[in-house]
Amino acid sequence: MHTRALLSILLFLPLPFTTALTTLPAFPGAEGFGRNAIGGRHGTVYTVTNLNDSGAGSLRDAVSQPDRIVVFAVGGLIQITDRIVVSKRVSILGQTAPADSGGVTVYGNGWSFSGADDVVVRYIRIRMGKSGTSGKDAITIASGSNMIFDHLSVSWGRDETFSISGSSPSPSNITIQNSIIAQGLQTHSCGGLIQTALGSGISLLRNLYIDNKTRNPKVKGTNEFVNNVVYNWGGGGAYIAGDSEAVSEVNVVGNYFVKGPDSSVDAFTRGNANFRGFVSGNWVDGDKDGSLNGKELPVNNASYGGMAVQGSRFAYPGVAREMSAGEAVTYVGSYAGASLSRDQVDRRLVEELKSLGTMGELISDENASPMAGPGVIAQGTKAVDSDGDGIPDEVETKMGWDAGRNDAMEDKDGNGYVNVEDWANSLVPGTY
Ligand SMILES: *[C@@H]1O[C@H](CO)[C@@H](O)[C@H](O)[C@H]1NC(C)=O
Ligand SMILES: *[C@@H]1O[C@H](CO)[C@@H](O)[C@H](O)[C@H]1NC(C)=O
Ligand SMILES: *[C@@H]1O[C@H](CO)[C@@H](O)[C@H](O)[C@H]1NC(C)=O
Ligand SMILES: CC(=O)N[C@H]1CO[C@H](CO)[C@@H](O)[C@@H]1O
Repeated sequence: MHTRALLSILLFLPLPFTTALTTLPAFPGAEGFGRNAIGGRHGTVYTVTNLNDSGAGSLRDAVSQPDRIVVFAVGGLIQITDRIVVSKRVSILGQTAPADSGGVTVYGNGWSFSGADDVVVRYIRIRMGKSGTSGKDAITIASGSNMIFDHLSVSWGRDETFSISGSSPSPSNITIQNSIIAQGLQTHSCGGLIQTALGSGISLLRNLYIDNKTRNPKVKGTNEFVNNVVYNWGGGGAYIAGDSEAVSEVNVVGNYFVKGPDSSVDAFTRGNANFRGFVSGNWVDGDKDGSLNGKELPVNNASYGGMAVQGSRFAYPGVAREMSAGEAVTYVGSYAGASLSRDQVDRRLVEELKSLGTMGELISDENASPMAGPGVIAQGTKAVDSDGDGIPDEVETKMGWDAGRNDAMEDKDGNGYVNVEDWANSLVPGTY
């Protein structure tokens, strides 16, 4: 159809229909406030071809310019010295690393997505570590909107591990889903601040917060916390309810809090009358006895750390299939993080979760036992890509695309995703 004809039809359509046309999920299974991020869909493909910290073909170079879909011709450990700063409208699709690789781990410092509007990041491990910049997070988002982080494994922050916090203006429309947020390094050891202004929505869905002393997470603003598992929080607390004079409005639904060796304090702390929470189906297993045998928290202000419990749910995006807290433990144990291939770190973390109370520790040095650093990640075999468009020839032939011409950014099947996105989406589950 000609663009002008299409436009004239659109002009006469009722509003909800035109909205539907412009709100393609970032990928099948994208949920929450950040679900409509477009990433680099209107830009070009950049293929990461080496594990160098910088220069042509490196990940740092890939994310340094806006409007890119970043795919990986190699997997492995990318050791970085300086922090990585991501530009606007970038998609980082870690699942495109060769199938016989161990996926992609970035180790040595943290990342900033501040101001990086419209990013999509999937299936990658971001491990900061003690040589990273003092006082910085593994992931920082101080501003920006429309971002989605899916199946990330994030660990070893020196300040926070995954932090979304800022006020001028506040970060908004952001989702972290199906991810592991682990082991903020001592002495700070924080899962993360998730602090926005009221009206700037953040969704935290089906994540595992594990082995952080405190802030698992600490929440302010507009937030939904659904089907997460928090394991082995330390003395600072698990879900910290704002502790703020400003108003927060949150849904906290279907989460499981499982105490581990470092857990002493209650799952919810530091709420007050300004922190309005709709709460439902949250369970706590506090006996550290190796089996999942907790109890559902009674719905009252006191059980929820003094927050003001609300009678009705806030109208936030939510999830397509809400699980019980018990189902969330099973799901997160099997699929959270860069689960296409779990590295030694994630295997250890999930083993701790599955010990249901007996294993787990807060750490100050990722190279010491038991973590023993990020390990060795297989690079895999580079696929043949004759036209250099980022999509292997074998895939192009199978999908009916042209292996002799750069057609990665075309949308051959007209489903709204460009070819390179269709390929990336086909490599991982689109539902859960
Ligand atoms: C990547 O780093 C290696 C080792 O330092 C170097 O030999 C190579 O030229 C670099 N590649 C590029 C594209 O800069
Ligand atoms: C956030 O998303 C809502 C709903 O789609 C939209 O109205 C609002 O403009 C978005 N905010 C920003 C800063 O993009
Ligand atoms: C919960 O807190 C809210 C706001 O402070 C208050 O209106 C309500 O009465 C409290 N409910 C209970 C059961 O204490
Ligand atoms: C504040 C707090 O809870 N600190 C503790 C965190 O966990 C480590 C290791 O278990 C303890 O040494 C800290 O005292």
